[in-house]
Amino acid sequence: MSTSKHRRLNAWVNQVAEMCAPDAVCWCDGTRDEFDRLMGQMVAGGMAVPLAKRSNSFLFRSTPSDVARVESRTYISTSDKDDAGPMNNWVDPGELKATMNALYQGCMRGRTMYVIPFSMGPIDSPIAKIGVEITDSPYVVCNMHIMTRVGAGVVAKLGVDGEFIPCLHSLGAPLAPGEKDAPWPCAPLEKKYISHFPEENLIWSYGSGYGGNALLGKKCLALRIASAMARQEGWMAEHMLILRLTNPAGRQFHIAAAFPSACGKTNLAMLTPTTAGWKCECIGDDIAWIKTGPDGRPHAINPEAGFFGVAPGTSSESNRAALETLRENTIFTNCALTDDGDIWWEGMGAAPSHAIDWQGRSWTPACSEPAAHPNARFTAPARQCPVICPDWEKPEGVPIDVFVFGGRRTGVMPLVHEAYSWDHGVFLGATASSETTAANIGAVGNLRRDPFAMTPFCGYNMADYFRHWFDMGERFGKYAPRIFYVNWFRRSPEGRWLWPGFGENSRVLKWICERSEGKAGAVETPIGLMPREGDLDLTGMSIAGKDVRELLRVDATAWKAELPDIEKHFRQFGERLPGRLWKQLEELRQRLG
Ligand code: SAT
Ligand code: MN
Repeated sequence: MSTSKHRRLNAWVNQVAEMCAPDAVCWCDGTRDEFDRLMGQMVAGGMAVPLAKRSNSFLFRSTPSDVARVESRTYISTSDKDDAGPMNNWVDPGELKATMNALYQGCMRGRTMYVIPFSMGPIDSPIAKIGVEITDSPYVVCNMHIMTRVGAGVVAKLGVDGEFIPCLHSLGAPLAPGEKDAPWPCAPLEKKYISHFPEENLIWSYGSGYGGNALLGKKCLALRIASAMARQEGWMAEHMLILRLTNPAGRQFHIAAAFPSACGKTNLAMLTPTTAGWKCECIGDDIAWIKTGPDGRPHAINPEAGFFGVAPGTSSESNRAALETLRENTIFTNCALTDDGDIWWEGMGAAPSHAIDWQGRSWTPACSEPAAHPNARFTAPARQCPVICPDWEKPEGVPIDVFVFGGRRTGVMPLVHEAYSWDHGVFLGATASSETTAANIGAVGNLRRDPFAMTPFCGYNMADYFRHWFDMGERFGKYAPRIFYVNWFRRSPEGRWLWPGFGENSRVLKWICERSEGKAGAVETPIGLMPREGDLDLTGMSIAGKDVRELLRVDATAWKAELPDIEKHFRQFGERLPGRLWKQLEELRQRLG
């Protein structure tokens, strides 16, 4: 029965139920009872494994074809193709809807259809937005409980005519009468569609049950649709972590940092500083919604309520706070199961002598394949994080002092550099590059331009997004955050990591914060402002001087060799690319000599 008195919502739910033909419709209330009931059903059905070692925690194993986002099947569907731009897949809305309507016919047969009213952002925040996801996956419901705010408060805020973003999701795996369900139902790749209609703030997803393809509040709403809304409404939806650093004198700095998926955002957001007297607190690990506050400064909220983090590599050395967050009430997907009823993954610590791998097969350390999938994930409530910032749910958000961009680059890109100006900073974001990771289905390790870490997440033409950044710079005026670019992933010619990363990244952040207060020194280089050797606090760190010099080296020849690729990247946008970016490229060319 509907608990909502919202006519448009009820009408949409009825219409979807008619089309998808589920056996039952269930309105979700976000309660612990609901979570327990759905998990109980999934355990009984063999889809979830309760973990003896972690209270209220469960392991799921997906099917090997459904292990990550599918950028190749993700669409921005606008009436004019140019409004989606050259970095998005596009199909005409009429055509895409016809295709998907045919797929949706009867697609929930034999299943329950769940209606999930959720808020992205604290319900009382002026920056928050409401979505309603319809799904036939109880796994999605339980994940949405953790990742968003679900329930009565949202329904109350919606009232009888409140705005909401409809998000329709189906696994695309109807059941015939009496047919036994698969452990991880989904549709084959060529039937998967992750579709966005930004002109009507609508999301239609079909055929995948994994992560960003299925938890529609995250990438689909909070980034693709929200980025398009933000441009219209004069704010920003960014693929950024948010953290607070407090220096020994008690001064707070808020940093928003954009890195592609699986490049260490969660680890940076929860960092344990090695710089004496500095403290780090996490506000968010993936998405920032940024609006000008009444004081004129940019304020950011984390629209999410949980972390959907990459599991492999997470250890008490790399991210102790994350491990503590996962102690209970956590959903694990595609991790290995140990014989004593716990989870394990590569890079967690000593390998168990025996385990069940992510595909349900017996595994020992002698096996050639990893026990956990490289894109195995945990879904955990943010409030469980021991370094969560006490202000993380403040409705007005936190004031941002600094933007940081980055990616994975084994060469060329130094440890850190600072933009000369807002325009130069937008240029750094627009030309950001990174090697691809397992967070998307496709080749891993390929270098690509990933502007602002938004390549897979920008809901409109990226050239217009660049222009929006210039506009926001003007809107922020004297409060425009300083802009930096970092690279933790540079290697020596022999292939050794030059920088230890993790907690030691606080040394770079310290320099960044001190630059923002006009304290730390820097030297002008062709690519931007950089610390001289003495400007970085390396006290107590064992790193060879030659490695530091290599990390901070600007190789003009290698940089000149990048220019044609940047030019090619810019050219794909044609006339739509802001001239201010061409000007920046020209100035870089001249500084490189
Ligand atoms: O699967 S998600 O898109 O949510 C994770 C990621 O790629 O960041
Ligand atoms: Mn992400």
